[in-house]
Amino acid sequence: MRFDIVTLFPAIFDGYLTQSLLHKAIQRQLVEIHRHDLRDWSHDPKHHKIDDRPFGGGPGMLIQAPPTVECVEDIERASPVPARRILLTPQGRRLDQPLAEDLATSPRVLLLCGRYEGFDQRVLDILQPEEISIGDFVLNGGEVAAMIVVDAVVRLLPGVLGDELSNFDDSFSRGNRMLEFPQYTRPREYRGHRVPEVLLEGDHGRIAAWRAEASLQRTTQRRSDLLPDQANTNKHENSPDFG
Ligand code: 6GU
Repeated sequence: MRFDIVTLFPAIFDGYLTQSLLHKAIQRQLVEIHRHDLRDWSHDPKHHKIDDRPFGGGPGMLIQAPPTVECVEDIERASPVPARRILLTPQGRRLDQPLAEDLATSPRVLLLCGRYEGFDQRVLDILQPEEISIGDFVLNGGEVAAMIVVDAVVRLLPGVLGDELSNFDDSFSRGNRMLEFPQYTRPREYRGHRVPEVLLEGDHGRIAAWRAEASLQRTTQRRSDLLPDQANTNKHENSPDFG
């Protein structure tokens, strides 16, 4: 899989891409991550400016359409594989595990990271990217959000995790849309806190039942919105006046 990341701050990604799981996945050629400095497409030869003040007034600066559109077109020409274009913005569809799983099936994803007050609307009109948000809060730019997208997707690619099944039981994953059950390792007792007896007895049927129950209980307490029946209840609660 190939990622192309368009950003004004390519160096933000340095540490992240050279450590741990991501570094290994890149070295093993399971994923390619290409960063592109949007300033290289600036029409301003002196200062490499790519932003300007909004027509009509208002605070902040906008990233201009011409360098952004031309940057994306040039990057896409660099490989014949068509790219899924994604713009990171708090106005987008919220990232969740099904979306990460869907992205992991794409051979090529292009991530556009915004800064300042965002992009000139014509970037969206011309490039028609999918818009993705990582949650209901505001970041200083799309870079951290792009890293989160890459992180969530790369660990789903075949061969990236040691054990092919090890992401199947994770919270929100295909095998389990609920929260994970608690896990324990040695010692069996620490400061008076004992490992639940059932996990020490080796009865795999009882262990599976205990884990399913613990997972359900935790999900009920913390995230009842994830429970299958609860989804319908919530829809009701959210629109009581619309019958
Ligand atoms: Cl994708 N970008 C920015 N700037 N803020 C965000 C976000 C993205 N997702 C949540 N907040």
